[in-house]
Amino acid sequence: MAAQGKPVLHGYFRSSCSWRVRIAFALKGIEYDQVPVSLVKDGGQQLTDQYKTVNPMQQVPAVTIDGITLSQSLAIIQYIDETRPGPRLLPADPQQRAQVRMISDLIASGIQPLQNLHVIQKIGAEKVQWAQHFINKGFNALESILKQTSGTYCVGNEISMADICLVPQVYNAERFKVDLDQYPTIKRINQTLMELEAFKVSHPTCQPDTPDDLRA
Ligand SMILES: N[C@@H](CCC(=O)N[C@@H](CS)C(=O)NCC(=O)O)C(=O)O
Repeated sequence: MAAQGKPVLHGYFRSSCSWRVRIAFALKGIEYDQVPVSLVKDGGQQLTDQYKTVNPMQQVPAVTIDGITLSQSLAIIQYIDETRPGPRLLPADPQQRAQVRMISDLIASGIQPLQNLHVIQKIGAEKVQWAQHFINKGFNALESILKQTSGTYCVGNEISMADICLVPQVYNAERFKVDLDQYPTIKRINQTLMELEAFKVSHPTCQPDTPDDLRA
């Protein structure tokens, strides 16, 4: 299939799910345009009728690519992987591929949704303890899984979608002041990944919509 112009990412600098997609684009060396959707301005621009036509779930990210619009970061990442050259984001080996999906799902279904903005807003005053509880529960499981699956990265020695999910989730954990010293494998892999250009250029502190006071 012929690619049709640059993909457009509807995202938010601080959204961990948007960051996943930015990392995937960077790893693949794909140029893209960004349309910022502020989750806080105007009561949340993701909640407008206009954005609802882009993503009916009223969440970021959404990506317009090859004439279609996709939401759900893991679906977007897998589409990019299946249609673009560059390093594989899912391994060829079926067992390793299943491990990558297991870790990605653990984070994307088992941790991130429980500390997402609209959930946290419903929790109110207890929101930090709530988020810490579910991140710690997920990280306990993840730490023990990574002890089995990891080499340099989450699964063996090649970067994969699991690493793409890990780094933004660690960033969220740090925002909620989770003690990462409890998770030496998670911490080690995150530090290794954060040395890499694709993870640096996609970081929330250097996006087009990053406010000046949060820029690095
Ligand atoms: N499963 C979705 C989750 C998307 C999601 O939760 N996005 C968050 C930001 S990371 C969001 O838009 N939150 C808006 C809200 O909670 O109102 C994905 O992986 O893309």
